[in-house]
Amino acid sequence: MANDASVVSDTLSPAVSKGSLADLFTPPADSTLWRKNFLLGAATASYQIEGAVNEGGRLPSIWDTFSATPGKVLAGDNGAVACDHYHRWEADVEMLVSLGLEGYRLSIAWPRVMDAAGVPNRKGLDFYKRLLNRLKEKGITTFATLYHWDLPQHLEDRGGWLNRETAYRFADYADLMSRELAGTVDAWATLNEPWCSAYLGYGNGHHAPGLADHRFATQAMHHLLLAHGLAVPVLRANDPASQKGIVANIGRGTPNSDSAADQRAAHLFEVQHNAWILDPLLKGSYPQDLFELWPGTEPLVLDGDMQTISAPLDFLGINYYFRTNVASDGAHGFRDVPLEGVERTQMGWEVYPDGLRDLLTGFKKTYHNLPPIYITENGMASDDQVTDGHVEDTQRISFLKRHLAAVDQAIKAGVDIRGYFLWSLMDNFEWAFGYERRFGVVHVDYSTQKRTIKRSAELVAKFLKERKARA
Ligand code: IFM
Repeated sequence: MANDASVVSDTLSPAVSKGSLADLFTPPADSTLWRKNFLLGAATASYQIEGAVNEGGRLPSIWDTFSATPGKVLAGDNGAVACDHYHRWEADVEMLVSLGLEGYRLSIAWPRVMDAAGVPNRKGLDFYKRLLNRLKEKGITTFATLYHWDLPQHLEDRGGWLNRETAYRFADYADLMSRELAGTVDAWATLNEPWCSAYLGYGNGHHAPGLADHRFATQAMHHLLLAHGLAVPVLRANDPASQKGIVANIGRGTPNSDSAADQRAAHLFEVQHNAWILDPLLKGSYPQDLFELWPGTEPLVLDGDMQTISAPLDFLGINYYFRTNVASDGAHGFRDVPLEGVERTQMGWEVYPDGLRDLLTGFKKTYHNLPPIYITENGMASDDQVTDGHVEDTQRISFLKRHLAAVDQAIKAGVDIRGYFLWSLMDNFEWAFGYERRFGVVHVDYSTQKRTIKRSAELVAKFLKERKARA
């Protein structure tokens, strides 16, 4: 049954409601996060939670193919069932509401809504209509991402993001979705993390489709950004009341020493992770330093592409997780030098909240037309266990508190940040790491699909309740 008692509790556990744990999370009284118009929500993505990969006319995606390829995903996991959200969406929305979360960021599975000839799939469209309508009824602010990595396999078979034609097919898909869903989406994001699609998918092969050539990565990036640029005016025409933007993951690179070579290495790291995406969007050109790092990889750019890509945005989504300490590789690049004795998460990623603040304040200086920002993902993986019905995810509570403090500092330094989404609402399929890495503020038992609210989610709920109650 989809709507059984899979939500364990919509009430706060005694320790939290009595307030004894409140200071673990609650922002200080002078934090801008107490402002009611600062949106606090949670995020998910289609392939990571939906499951039902063969239902309702959904076609295969590159992640079905990739995860079926031996050795690509830890433990041979795949998204065939995931969190079974396709069937349990009503209970999942109730869970979101019970936590008092104000925003929900989801993604739409392109292979669920359109076939290879561009014919709409009514069953797939109806799934998202029902979900978004319910979220609206519940007063949740909705952010919908059109592409969170699940490219239809039939497009990959024709070259995927290496084929310029894919960008035009994406604009057709954006057209369909914004005609069908107009009025139910508050903010459209074209792409989630084009860096991951281009670099991990085509540059080092860690993600689908698993190709590994820097020339492929830069060309794929160009077509991804072109797809974004072609889609924005379509979204504006079909759904004028909504906001339009894109979501970028950003990385902090710090130099291992004061040497000029290491400083340059850290600069190149940030060019590769940040400027590669943000410069074309906000300056209309690729950073030339990228081609110092990867000589001879300039993509083929046609007349007018950069104007298309750099059309104004209503918002920029920022996803932040960790920093990387780097040194010169002795040639024209950088190499990671992992720091000893620093706090890390289950992913091995360093916990470094200052990186978020520093990048945001840096972007404000670099990009004079920086749009309003939403932190569209931030969170951490830990090896969470359910004990006596509870999950004590103490490291996550502290992680969230420190990163929200970094957001507050950036706001106070003048950056226009309007909201923050926890990654993720619930544990899910963590791509090449399968189900082992748990990012959720809700625990999922994959054998029963039982959801258990973690302590972190209880504390977020408590804060939101208090904030709402304030005059
Ligand atoms: O799970 C991913 C998500 O899909 C995109 N951003 C990073 C998250 C954690 O790796």
